[in-house]
Amino acid sequence: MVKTKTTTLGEFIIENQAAFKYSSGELSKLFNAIRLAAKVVNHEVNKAGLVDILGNAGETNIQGENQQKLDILANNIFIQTLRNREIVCGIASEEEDDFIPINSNNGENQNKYIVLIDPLDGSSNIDVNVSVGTIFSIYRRVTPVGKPVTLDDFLQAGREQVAAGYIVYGTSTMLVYTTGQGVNGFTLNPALGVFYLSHPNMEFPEDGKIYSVNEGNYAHFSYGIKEYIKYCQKEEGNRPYTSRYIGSLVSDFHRNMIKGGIYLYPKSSIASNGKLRLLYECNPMAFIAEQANGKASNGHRRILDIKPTELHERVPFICGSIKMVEKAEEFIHNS
Ligand code: AHM
Ligand code: MG
Repeated sequence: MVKTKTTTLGEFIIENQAAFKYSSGELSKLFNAIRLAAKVVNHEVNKAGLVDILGNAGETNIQGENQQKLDILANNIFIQTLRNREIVCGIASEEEDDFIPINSNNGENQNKYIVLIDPLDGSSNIDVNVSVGTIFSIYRRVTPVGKPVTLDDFLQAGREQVAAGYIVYGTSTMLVYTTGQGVNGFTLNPALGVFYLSHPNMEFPEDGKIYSVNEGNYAHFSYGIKEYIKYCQKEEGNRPYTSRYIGSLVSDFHRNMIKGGIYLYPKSSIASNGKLRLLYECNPMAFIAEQANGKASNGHRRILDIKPTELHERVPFICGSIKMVEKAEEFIHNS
């Protein structure tokens, strides 16, 4: 048997540091902090069924939704890890009303990067032992280094991202990320607490057969989306497609990237911009999708070209294998 070289995430970060165009080691340190926080959150998620940690914490986030205890825990773990290591100048989180400026102990923060994070996405799945995820997105600040960050640093178009990734807490825990040079996936060996490169150069198949959408909202969808769903269901040629919807974006995206598929959270008569947040969910997943030869759109234009106007804005999201996304867009345009 041929023994292949094993690469840990730590080794991969160091080996690829030089290839990153702004290489200074700062981004590597930031990844190392995310890697550490991911392991801590993974530990908490895994023991969720064992301790009295389930259920709502009794608070609501800015979108008026119930937060689960693990959401808060994951939020605190990521923020504290990034804050303690003094490697970013600001953080915005889906669970926080406003962005958080990070000041270093000596008062002057010389860091260039900001992080946006959805600490625990798909949290309605926690109580039923179904996969959840963390999504993160990294930008260079646009305001001068050494000054406090402002909203402008966070409201950058997605195409300005320098890195993005997700962690899926599934049957295995995986960390998948891009720095704009393709997408690589690392699987956690829980016994050793080490992520190993398991999925190098991940790519969406050009076409697929899986469509992921909450069909419970069908009656409220636009004519174009209804027609596209009917198209997926019709028995012609290669179809019907198969429907798979976990209700956890990270997991649905991850499966579709490996097998070929499309994820849709379109606008509807009850949610005029859909549900997903541009900054914490759609932009990072769109960056990963494009880096993996996939496509992400709001039905009319590229997600990464949308200029955000507020931290928690929502946007319709259609993402996955390029041919499937283009077909869905065709139905929307023709409706
Ligand atoms: P969350 O950030 O509150 O967990 O919401 C995002 C999640 C996505 O992971 C998932 O795809 C979607 O919401 C499911 O929503 P719905 O239950 O309306 O289908
Ligand atoms: Mg979310």
